[in-house]
Parts: sequence; C-alpha cells; structure tokens
Amino acid sequence: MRKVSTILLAASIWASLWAVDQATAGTVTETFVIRSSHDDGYNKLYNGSANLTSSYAYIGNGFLIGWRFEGISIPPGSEVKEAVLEVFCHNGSAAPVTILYIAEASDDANPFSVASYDLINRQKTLTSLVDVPEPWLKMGWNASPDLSSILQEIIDRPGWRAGNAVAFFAEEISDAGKRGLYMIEKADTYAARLHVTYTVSKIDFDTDGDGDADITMKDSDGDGYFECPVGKTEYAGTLVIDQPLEIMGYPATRTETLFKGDGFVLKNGGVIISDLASPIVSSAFPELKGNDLQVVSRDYIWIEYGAKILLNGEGEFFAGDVYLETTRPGADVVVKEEVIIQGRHIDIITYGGAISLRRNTSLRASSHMTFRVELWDDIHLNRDVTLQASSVSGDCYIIFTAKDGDLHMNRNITINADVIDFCGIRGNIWDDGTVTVTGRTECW
Ligand SMILES: [Ca+2]
Ligand SMILES: [Ca+2]
Ligand SMILES: [Ca+2]
Repeated sequence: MRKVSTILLAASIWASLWAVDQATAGTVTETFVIRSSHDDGYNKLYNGSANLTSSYAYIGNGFLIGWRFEGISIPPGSEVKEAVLEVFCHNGSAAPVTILYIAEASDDANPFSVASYDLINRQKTLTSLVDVPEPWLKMGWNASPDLSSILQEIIDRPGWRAGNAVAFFAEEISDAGKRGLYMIEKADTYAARLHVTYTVSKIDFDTDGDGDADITMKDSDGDGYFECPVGKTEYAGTLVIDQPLEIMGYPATRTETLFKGDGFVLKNGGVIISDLASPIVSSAFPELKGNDLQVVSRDYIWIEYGAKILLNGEGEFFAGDVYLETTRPGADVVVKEEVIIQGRHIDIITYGGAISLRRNTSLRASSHMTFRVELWDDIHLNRDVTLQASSVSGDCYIIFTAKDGDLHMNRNITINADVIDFCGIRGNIWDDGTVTVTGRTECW
C-alpha cells in the first residue's frame, strides 16, 4: 500500500514564518456503470460459448461473467481505497455460492466480443478475491466485498491512463449453486455498477502562513511531478517549493506559467521541469512546442540548495524560457548552492536589487541569457559559477547590464557563449584572475 508522503518542515525560523507545503491526498468517490450491450455478458466455461445479449446471467451454472466499465477516471499513481461491484439479483438469491472475483490484466480492456473463449482467454490479474456471500437481496442490489486490491493492480500498471476501461469477472468455484443477475439488456437501470473511492496525490501551498492552502497542485498524470497551473497564479506571501513540479502545455502551443507574489523560494529537492520532459506527455504530444516559467516577486527570489529548473524539451533541447524578476527596488535574486537552470532563454531582472549567483551554480541556455540590474546595485558571480549559451542554430548571447552598479567575478567563474556583452555595466568589472571566458567579448 502506497503512502502519501508528508513533508516534515525543518524547525527553522523560516519554516515557522512560511509554514508551507504538505503533500496530502484528495479523496474522490465515483460510480461507473455498464453502458452498452457488449460490456456485460458471459462465456460458458465448459465450451467457451459467448453470450453478450441475454438479459440475465448466472453466478454459477458454469458461467464466467464479465463486466466492463469504460471511462475509469482514476489517474495513475492513485491509491484505490475501495472498489465495490453491485449487481442486481433476480432469482436464486439464497443459493450457496463461492465467488471468485478477478479482473483483466490490461491497460485498457477491449469491449467483449462474441468470439468463443474471449472472456476466458483474457489475461487475468494476479490479484483475485474469493467471497462466500450471505444470501442476497432478491430483486435488489447486492454488493461485492471490497475489490480495491484487484483494481489497484490495474491502476499500478505502467500503461494505465485515466479514462481507460476495466473489465471485472466473476465465477462460481464451488459448484454448489447459482444466483441469477440481470444484465444491461434487462434495462439500463439494472446494469451492474462499480463504486470506487480513490485518492489523488496532491500538494498544498500555504503561501501566507495562515494554515489554509492557497495553491494546490496535483500529480494527475502520475509521473511524480505535481502540475503547475497554466497562466498567471497570484498569491500573497511566499511560495516555497521543495517538491518536483512540472509546468504544463497544450498540444502544439506554447504556454506560460507565471507565479506572482511577494517571495519565491525553490530549494531542497525543488525541481521544475517542462512537461515536455515527461515521458507521458512528450510521447503523447510530439508536436508540443515548449512551456515557459516566469516568476515575478516583489521582495525576493531565492533558488538554492540543489534546486533545478530544467525546461528541456525532448532530449537535450531546451524548449522553454526562464524569466525571473523582482519588482520592489532593492529586492534581490539569489541563485546559490548546486543550482542548475536550463532553458531556451534565461532572463534575470531586478530594480535596484543584486543579482547574485554563487557556489556551484550552472546556467545553460540555447539562445540568450541576460542579467539586468535596473536602477542601482551589482551583479555577483562568486565561486564555481558556469554560464553557457550555445546552440547549433545561430549565435547565442550572454548580456550583462547594471545601470548603476558593478559586475563582480570571483573564484573560478566560467562564461561561454558566442558573444558575451558587458557593455551595459556602467560601473566597474571586477575580475580576480580566475575567470575563464570563451567567446567574443564586447566592452571588456
Ligand atoms: Ca450484454
Ligand atoms: Ca493560506
Ligand atoms: Ca504530473
């Protein structure tokens, strides 16, 4: 049984100020019904003959009954809490029976066919359940035991997708008796139904620290990355991310995810990828163009402690743009401690705040990279910082601008692009002699 992880917050002052995210689970209950004639029926076990059109069938009598439910909207990665099959009994309700419940081991069960042995020959789940029920309600609904372990085996298949179909089977295995059930042919209202309760993995962000979630993200495609909302998300306070997220696109369009608030922190396991990098989405929509991430914060942006922004497309192609901007005069952008940022464009902009890249920080772009400090303050590159802009198609630029400030480069700074433009630095350029610059430089 999978457990929904809970994030234990470090007992730091920051955690108490920004008591933040807790991965929890949203519970969903749904009922699925048989919709068409070929979605219920039976095979006779002794000769394989199929019947999909009878208005009734037997548990017992040498029948293997099948029920196929379409449009099971359970996302991959969900935990099935309960799954109950309900059937309508019309006779033999007290007959002694021993019922084996099992399901089809497939990602998306096909409709039943009238071919002999179709139900019998379908591959079955490893998980099954045997029930010896009490007498049933005659001319009434009767529930199976909880079949969640059987359904979970299907949901856990790597190829399972929300919306696929599931087929359950029941067989009487004691030869003791038979109970009669209606099929959909009797009437839609008598057709079997499947009640399912499941939980979807999700994460809540309490940006203003009042204990209530302000932003909720789900991992509905089950790839382990919680999905960022498309478009602009505004919040009060600070958004602290220490979980894997993905920014989502639509087929054949370019989309933006914009987070706008007072502070933005990406840290300690916080990773933001483009869904283009998700095997699920990129294989389903090969025409996707790329998704951009924009962060506009009033007070600060901190990307730190192993955090990553990887807006790759398929393979190494950087498909999405990264835009980081602080808006309050004096608000800094700090990128430090084992951070990797990869995108097509990377733009970092402040208004009178420092841009500071420190300690094993690596930025790679496949078009341009700009660092722009408006008003006043400096740009700092300090200790093992690598900036690289390269592409097979056209020149790539790295552009530094400090309208009234300096550029400081200290302790093993590596800069690599077709053109590195320092012309926007109005103050001094400080270089401790360990800077490696590859490419054409301008104004330095
Ligand atoms: Ca039928
Ligand atoms: Ca809140
Ligand atoms: Ca996901």
